[in-house]
Amino acid sequence: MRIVVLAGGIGGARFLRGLKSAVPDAEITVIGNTGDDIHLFGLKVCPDLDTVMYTLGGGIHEEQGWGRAGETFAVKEELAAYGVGPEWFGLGDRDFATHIVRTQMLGAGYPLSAVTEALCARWRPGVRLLPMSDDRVETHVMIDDPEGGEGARKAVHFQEYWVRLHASVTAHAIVPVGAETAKPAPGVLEAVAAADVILFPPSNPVVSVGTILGVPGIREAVAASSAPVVGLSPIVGGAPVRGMADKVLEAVGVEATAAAVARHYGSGLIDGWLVDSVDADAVAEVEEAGIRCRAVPLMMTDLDATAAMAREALALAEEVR
Ligand code: GDP
Ligand code: FO1
Ligand code: CA
Repeated sequence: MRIVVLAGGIGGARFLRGLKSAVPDAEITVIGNTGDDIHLFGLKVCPDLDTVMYTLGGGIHEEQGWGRAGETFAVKEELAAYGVGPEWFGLGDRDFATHIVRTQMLGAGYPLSAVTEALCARWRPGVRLLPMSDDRVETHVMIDDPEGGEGARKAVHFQEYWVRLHASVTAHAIVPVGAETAKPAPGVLEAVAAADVILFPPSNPVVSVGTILGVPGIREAVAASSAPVVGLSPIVGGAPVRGMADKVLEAVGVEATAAAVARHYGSGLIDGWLVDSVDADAVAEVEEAGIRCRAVPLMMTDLDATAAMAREALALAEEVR
């Protein structure tokens, strides 16, 4: 079975671990979000690709969900001693090596997709990990600019909004800079076209899955696919399980409920949607929107629970096929 998954960072990575365990023989292609990517200290950092790679490859800091296990911060401390920031983004020593190798290869002319494949040769994530695009796409967030006078706004990088500001200020708009002219990375459209099933894991619908779908051609390919498309809600009981997805949903005018996220994707894109058991009330509303819906446990508390979610998603895919 060929499965394509459109994944962000932590939610996507943890789901993929369950999916691999549920269907060990499946050929899984992951289309990873690169809108979170940021250039720091002259290095290219790809948080979502790395979170998937480290999680599936056994190098992740389990409790934190991002970054490396057993990390140290000597380089960060030395940079701080020089007064070189940003101090709000915690790059560890082990993680730095990944960004150095990536940046070196990009500088030598390799596209991000080839670089990602090279990094994965070490981590062996057991999936084919493709960036959504080899072209630079950077999510920016429009926020108020207190220094700019009445009604002034400014754009900040997504990581500044998310990590430094903890999404505590109003996001007026989410802007995927560069998306209009970005092309899907080699293999992305081919994988979607050849897929037997397409899954949206419980990833951020706006700044993870939404950004991937915003690369011209990807949304169209998913919508045109004859394979069933099934998503799992990252919103449980009217709130994100983790993080601040409610803030970016508000920015695009979508309520933070499992049903509203399903309607946001729409029946033109997804055929099936899983909501958590606590949201069983949402099933009727989602089905009225023309999307087959089931309520099942959706908390990725351990590998077994996550594998069960993956099996439910594949069962729903069979139902709507
Ligand atoms: P990020 O890039 O690290 O923010 O990760 P993703 O975009 O892949 O996923 C983030 C989303 O995963 C958040 O909106 C969370 O609500 C969701 N999430 C995290 N853990 C769980 C879980 O156990 N169950 C469900 N249903 N969603 C989860
Ligand atoms: N998230 C944080 O909340 N604080 C950090 O200092 C931080 C550093 C970091 C470094 C490398 C990396 O791959 C991820 C990192 N993250 C950090 C997580 C990540 O930037 C965000 O959670 C996601 O991009 C949001 O989707
Ligand atoms: Ca992310």
